[in-house]
Amino acid sequence: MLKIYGNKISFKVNKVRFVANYLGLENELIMLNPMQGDMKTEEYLKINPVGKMPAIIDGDFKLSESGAIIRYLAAKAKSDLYPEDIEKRAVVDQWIDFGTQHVGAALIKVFFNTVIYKVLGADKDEKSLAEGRDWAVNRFLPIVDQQLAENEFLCGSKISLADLNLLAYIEMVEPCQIDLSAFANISKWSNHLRSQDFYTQCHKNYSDVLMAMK
Ligand SMILES: N[C@@H](CCC(=O)N[C@@H](CS)C(=O)NCC(=O)O)C(=O)O
Repeated sequence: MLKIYGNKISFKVNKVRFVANYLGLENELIMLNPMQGDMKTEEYLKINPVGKMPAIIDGDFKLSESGAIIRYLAAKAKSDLYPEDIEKRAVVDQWIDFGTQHVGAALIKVFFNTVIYKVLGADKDEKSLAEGRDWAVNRFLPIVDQQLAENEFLCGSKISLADLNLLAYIEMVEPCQIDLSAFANISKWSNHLRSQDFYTQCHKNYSDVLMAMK
């Protein structure tokens, strides 16, 4: 069975869980608690020397980096989530990278300075919070909303890895107190995806997971 190392709060872990579930892969979440140093143990560092989550073990094969993992799982399953046609695949890669490096990176700044800093007892960085919010709300979410006004899914009429990747980051919007109703197409797309089995097999909604953590 596919082993996924991480925890339920991490959006990078959740994107891997979404993809594994979508592909119908039997998988087990091996829970890691960063507060207890679970990612710095000798045993875990043999799986991921960087000491971060997620990582997977699939048979004898170990892999880390969430983007590499989702691509590996979909390619291995020869799934349409990651088309073989080189141009279609490149467009999926484009939207995966946009989702991670722009939308995700902006939302992480807001999420850290709204939720995580309290858990870690860290200082709130108001500049980073404002910058992340500005990038998310004024630069990157409008682009996603426009794309979804013209297409049912990020890369056209078919769901792809890019949707499952982005959904994991969009889950931060609610705890970040960003009003998604201003982005009607993202809301519709997100509600549609969140009603599907791959999602409900992970959680009913992300806010419940955060509440459980508190
Ligand atoms: N580029 C990596 C980033 C992994 C990452 O930053 N994971 C976070 C959780 S979302 C983590 O392990 N943080 C704990 C730490 O850095 O000690 C990926 O996409 O997998």
